[in-house]
Amino acid sequence: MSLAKWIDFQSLGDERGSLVAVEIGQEKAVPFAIRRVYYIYRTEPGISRGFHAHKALRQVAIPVAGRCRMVLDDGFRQEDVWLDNPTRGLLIDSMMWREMHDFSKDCVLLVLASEHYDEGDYIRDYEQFLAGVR
Ligand code: T46
Repeated sequence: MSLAKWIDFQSLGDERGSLVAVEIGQEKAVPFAIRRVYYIYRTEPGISRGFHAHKALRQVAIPVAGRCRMVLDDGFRQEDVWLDNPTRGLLIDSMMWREMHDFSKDCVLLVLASEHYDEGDYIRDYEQFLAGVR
């Protein structure tokens, strides 16, 4: 089974352009109450980000512009996915190591998070992460 769980949003486009509405509590929508929103943008060429897991946090990442490559790792296997569709969000569960690479210059990655920011929820050491999942 794939590590990547996608949420497909409906594109409500018309002749003026496109619009996506993100709702919680609906079927095929974000499966948690959103407590925080942040976005990553203007990542310089060649820069990678992430390199951590979260103990409890769940997130949905939506590339509202451009693209980047996400590496997901559950401690047993790794999977590479491209985030390049603004109508598709990637659900990143807790205890999933993630890395982000190959950001396009125009990439804006919108992230919906289930909890407020808490540095204590991060596992930034890969060996510690493995010890937690194996
Ligand atoms: C994740 C990936 C996808 C805050 O003060 N509040 C926040 O809500 C966030 C997300 C970050 N920060 C601070 C912490 C650092 O000093 O902003 C700085 C950059 O954060 P970080 O180095 O953790 O960024 P990334 O891109 O490596 O990771 C981020 C999220 O932190 C993380 O939860 O899953 O994006």
